[in-house]
Amino acid sequence: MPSPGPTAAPATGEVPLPAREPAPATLAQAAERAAGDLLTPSAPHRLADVVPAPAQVQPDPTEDWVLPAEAVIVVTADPAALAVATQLAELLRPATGYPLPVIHAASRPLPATDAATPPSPSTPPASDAAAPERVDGIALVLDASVDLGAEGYRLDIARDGVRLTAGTATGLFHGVQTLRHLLPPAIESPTPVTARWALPGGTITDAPRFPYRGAMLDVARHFFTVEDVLRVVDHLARYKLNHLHLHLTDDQGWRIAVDSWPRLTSVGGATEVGGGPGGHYTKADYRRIVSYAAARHITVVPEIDLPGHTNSALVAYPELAPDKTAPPPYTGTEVGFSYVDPADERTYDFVADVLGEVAALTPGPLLHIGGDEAFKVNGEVYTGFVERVQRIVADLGKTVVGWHQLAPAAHLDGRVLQWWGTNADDPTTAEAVRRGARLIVSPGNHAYLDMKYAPDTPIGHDWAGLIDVRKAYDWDPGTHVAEVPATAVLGVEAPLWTESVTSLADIEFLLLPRLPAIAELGWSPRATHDWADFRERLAGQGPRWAAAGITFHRAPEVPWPSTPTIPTQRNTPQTDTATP
Ligand code: TNX
Repeated sequence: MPSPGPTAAPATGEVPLPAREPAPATLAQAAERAAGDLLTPSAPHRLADVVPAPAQVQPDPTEDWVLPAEAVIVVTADPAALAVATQLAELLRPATGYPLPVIHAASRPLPATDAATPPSPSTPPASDAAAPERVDGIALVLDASVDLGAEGYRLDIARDGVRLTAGTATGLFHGVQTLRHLLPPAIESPTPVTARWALPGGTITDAPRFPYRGAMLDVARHFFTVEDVLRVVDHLARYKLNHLHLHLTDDQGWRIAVDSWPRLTSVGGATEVGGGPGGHYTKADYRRIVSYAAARHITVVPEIDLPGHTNSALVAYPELAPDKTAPPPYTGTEVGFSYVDPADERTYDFVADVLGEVAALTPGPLLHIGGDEAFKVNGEVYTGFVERVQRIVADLGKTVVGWHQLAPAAHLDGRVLQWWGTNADDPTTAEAVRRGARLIVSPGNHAYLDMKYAPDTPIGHDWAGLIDVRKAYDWDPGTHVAEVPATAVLGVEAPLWTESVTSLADIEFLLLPRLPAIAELGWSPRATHDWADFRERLAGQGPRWAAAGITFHRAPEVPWPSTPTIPTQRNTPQTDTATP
């Protein structure tokens, strides 16, 4: 029986109690409701509220759908598709608390009451050709005959459920990220939330503009644990990025185990900027990163920076140094002073051994050889060195990538240059592209995530200028570098150098919200480019990061949803947990 409110006259005829302030439990419930409205709004999102913007969106509000507690996830019989379906279930279960069994299409129909006991994922399919019928749930359809490209997908949301179709498991995976964005932000909660899990009706047909969409993490200036790197991989996956470039070696530390040159890590790995203990990845660590990324359809691109940025290697092996003397370990932030001896054959043995071992650990096709800021190796000595190293990479069956300083070296089939300049006009790079090089664009003044947002934001540099969210968003990778046609642009990458970055919270603060801006430039058709629209969609990501416990910068140019109004007895100071 409901209890009477505090002012209701009791039936006994006693004098009514004066109105009191609400009990703490009532306040807590009200606060939860108010926060809940923000995180789980009762109306579904707009179908277009996705980052990066999808290629085609056809909303149909008459087809809105609410995920029921007994929903099932049905998937075509294919191990890679099944893996994506399982990832979807794992994404949705914590917040919804629903069982969301994953079942093979061929094992349909399932009585609704069986939903709580998921069949084993190894349930054999009755027929490989079987496609999921409409289910009261989510169907993932892998269909090699659909024309959506290597990464595209189609998402149909209707009153009778969701159907996600793609020609590849990668397409399904990207479609799952879109589905995730369309659910209320509370879907990111690690614990169950009572909510109406509404999805907007309609159809999204989507595929990327560029095949290469990446971010770089410098684990050399400061070392980051495997767990930190895996979390960065999660951030990439959320925004449909498909390459993680790891800057594994630099003056301040060597981070990848090389069996044939063990002192690289035991000596060269024991330092970092500022004098901390450094660290390195064992081969097992590195394999773990590679396979975690692969499961999220992300390819790891390892970088061994040569011939400069090699002080840590010279400390470990003085025979590689031009004067055959070990330099002191370096923990500062200057660049351009160190190099391996290009005149000594032993250097090429070293390069072949290191690249050989790294290539053997790396299933992806790309091997990055750095090449930047080798200020003391000039002219023909530099190009001669690069040309030999390019051939070593090709002989390992890999495609060479290097910073755009590689441009004057001879062309080699397939080679990729990474543009990091700030003036976008470099005849040498344009000429290398005319000779056949493809370009990854990472303009220092737009895509460098180690640049500060504003003069007063903590962490970062400003040598390439300040990069607020709009500056990160308002440029076009397809036309950015003079005389380089969009057809030669492989894609875009946002590098995060870590001279000033010492923790995962620092990484996230610099990544978010600029990484989604770069991701959108790489994924979305240029016709969707619109700052006013982007900042609104980006704002919708804030409550998701908050719900997931992810640090981000509350950039003032983004209209983040206001903190819910919670009826409190006293004014509680607002703490901004989003900035470190
Ligand atoms: C330039 S960009 C570098 C890095 C620094 C970075 C700092 C590039 C290829 N080289 O060595 O860490 O600036 O922003």
